[in-house]
Amino acid sequence: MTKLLSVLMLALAVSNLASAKEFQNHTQMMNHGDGHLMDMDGGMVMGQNTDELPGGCESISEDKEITVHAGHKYAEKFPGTMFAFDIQEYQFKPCTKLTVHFINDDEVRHQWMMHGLPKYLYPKGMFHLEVSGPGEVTGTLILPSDDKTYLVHCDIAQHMEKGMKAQLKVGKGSGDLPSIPVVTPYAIADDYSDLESEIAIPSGTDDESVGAAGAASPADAVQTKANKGSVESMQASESSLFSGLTVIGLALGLILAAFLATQLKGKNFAESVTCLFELTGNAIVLLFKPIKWLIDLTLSKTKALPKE
Ligand SMILES: [Cu+2]
Repeated sequence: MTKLLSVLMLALAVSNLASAKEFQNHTQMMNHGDGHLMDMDGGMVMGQNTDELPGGCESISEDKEITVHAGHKYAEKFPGTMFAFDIQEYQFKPCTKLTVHFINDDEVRHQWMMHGLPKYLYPKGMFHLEVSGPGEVTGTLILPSDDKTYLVHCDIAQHMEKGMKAQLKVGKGSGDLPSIPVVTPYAIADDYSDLESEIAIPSGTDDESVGAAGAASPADAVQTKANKGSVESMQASESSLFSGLTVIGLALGLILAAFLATQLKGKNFAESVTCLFELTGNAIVLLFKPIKWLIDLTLSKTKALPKE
C-alpha cells in the first residue's frame, strides 16, 4: 500500500512539472500597426511609440529602462490583496523615452496598462503590456510633456481591486491616486472587525508615533489609522443599535409576560387557550381601529369637497 501511494505521489509530481508553463520571452511578435504587437502565446504590446515626439517635447529628455514584475507573491506584504506589481510608484521626467520590461511571475494572465495618454499619439489612449503565464514582454513609449499622474493597472477582472495597481508620475505629477498599496489610503477600507480578537494589535498604535512604532512606513501608518478608525466607528454604531433594540425587546417582553400572567391566573389549559384567542382578536381590532378611522376620515373629506 505504501509503495502504491509513493508511486502515485511521484506520478502526480511529474505531471505537475509537465503542466507548469515554461517561462517565455515574447520577442517574435507580429506588428499589427499603430504600435500594436501580438503573438498567439499571450504576449501583447499596445501603444508602442519609439520615435514620435508628443506635443510640447522638443526632444527626448532621457532614455530610461525599467523591469516590472507582476505576481501573487508581491501581494504578500499588503494585507487583503491578492495580486501586485513589485513597484507601486514610478516617476520620470517629461518627454522620457521609457522602455518597460514586463515580467509575469504567475501562471495566469497579467497586464501593465497605463491610461490617460494623449489619443493623437496613442490610439487607445493607453500603453499596454500583457503576458499570459510566466514570461516577459517589452514595450517602449515616449512620455508626454505635462506634469500628470497616470494610472497603471492590470485590467483582468478583480486584479486591480485585489492590489495590482500603481501610479506613474510624469514631472511633478497631478496628485495621488487612491488605493495604491502602501502609497495612498484605500478608498474603501477593509473591515477586519470580526477578526479583531485574533489579530494582536501592537500597544501604542493609538498615539501619533504609530508611523515609527507600529507600521513599516508612514504610508502604512496612514493606512493602519484609516482602517482602525473606520472599524471602530462601524463597531460603535453596530453595538449601540444592537443594545438599543435588545433593551426595547426585553422591556416589551416583560410587560407582555406580566399582563398574560394576570389574565391566565387560575385558568385551566382550555380556558387559557380560549382567553389567548380572545386577547389576540382584541389586539387585532385595537390595531385596525385607527386605520379604519383614517379611512373614514379620508372618505368623509372627499365627500365634503365642494362641487364646482
Ligand atoms: Cu493581472
